[in-house]
Amino acid sequence: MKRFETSRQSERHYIKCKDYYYCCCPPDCDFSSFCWQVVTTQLNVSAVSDGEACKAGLQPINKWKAYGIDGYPGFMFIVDPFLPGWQRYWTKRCLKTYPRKPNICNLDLHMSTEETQDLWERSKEQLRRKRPGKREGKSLLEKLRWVTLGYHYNWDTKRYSANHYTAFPSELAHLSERVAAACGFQQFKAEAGILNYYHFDSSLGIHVDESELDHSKPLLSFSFGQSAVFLLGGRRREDAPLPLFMHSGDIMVMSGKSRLLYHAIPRVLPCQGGGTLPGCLEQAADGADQPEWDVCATYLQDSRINMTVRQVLGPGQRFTDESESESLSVASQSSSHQHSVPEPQSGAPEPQSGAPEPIWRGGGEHC
Ligand SMILES: O=C(O)CCC(=O)C(=O)O
Repeated sequence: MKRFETSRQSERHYIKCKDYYYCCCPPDCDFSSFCWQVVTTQLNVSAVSDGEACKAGLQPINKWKAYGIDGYPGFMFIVDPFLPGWQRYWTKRCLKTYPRKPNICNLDLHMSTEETQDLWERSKEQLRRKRPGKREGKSLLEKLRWVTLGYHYNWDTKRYSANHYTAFPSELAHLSERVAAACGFQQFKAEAGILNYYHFDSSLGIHVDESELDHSKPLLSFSFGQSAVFLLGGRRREDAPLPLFMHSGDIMVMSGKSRLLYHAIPRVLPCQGGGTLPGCLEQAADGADQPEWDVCATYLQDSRINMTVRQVLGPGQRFTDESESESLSVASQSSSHQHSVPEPQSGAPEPQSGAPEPIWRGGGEHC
């Protein structure tokens, strides 16, 4: 059994994952009182006015609680900076809007475009009828594992290409560009997104996000719903990771020397506070559609949604493969960025079998 120690004995808390234990702060621990060398991070308060922040659904930047970790320059962790109601807004986008065509999702691997055209419409009644504790067939939305936006990541070639692009959602670009500006990246352009959909039995294997052509731009990650353990590793696969909790509304930024660090999600865990949903999701925005939120709330009771946003090209940069004719077909895509589920469903990859592999030594897969 491998253990990773923290510096203060009294704050030890171990997370078991696939027969391995990772040391973490307790799930209800405030990141600011964390046992590692956490430092407050200076944000660029003047880069985003209060009005602009508000339009993006964010609190004024001077109210954000932003932290870094000693030894991880460029890594930033922002504790839920969303205004009331906005986490619900993004959850609904991720469940209702973004899985729609022309965006691409894991279910496209085995289903027709007509069947995957509108997963929300095909799932909402089933989710509405879902009762806790009752074993029922999964709705299509519950089989969703990933959606790609903008420059669609090709899981086979691990590349982006000019021919594999659809318009990046403007509201998500707006949010991402404001967050990046507050973190000191005023020129950031949101060009590609990978949305990850997790349940309590999903994980994401160790990997580095290096397919983007410009690594001087940050990678942004937004979390909604249930909590997760995030393992932040080093430049080498074998470097011992630092485990962090990510809760609903938290934003993580990997930039500078931390942009190309290995990382993984070994566990999704129930949110803090004992309720089925985190308290920050209780508040509705004015005019919000309650029946639609009820569908999202049922989904989130055992799920976590993560949006990662990336800039792919640097200023003046072009793809070198523009002559290659990659079409939007995903028929041959097999994901190396996959979640495992106990019963393989349409579009979901086969779970790993045999003896449990320590995730930190795993094959770089969503599993
Ligand atoms: O779910 C997360 O928090 C991490 C997602 C991630 O690492 C990725 O999409 O590359």
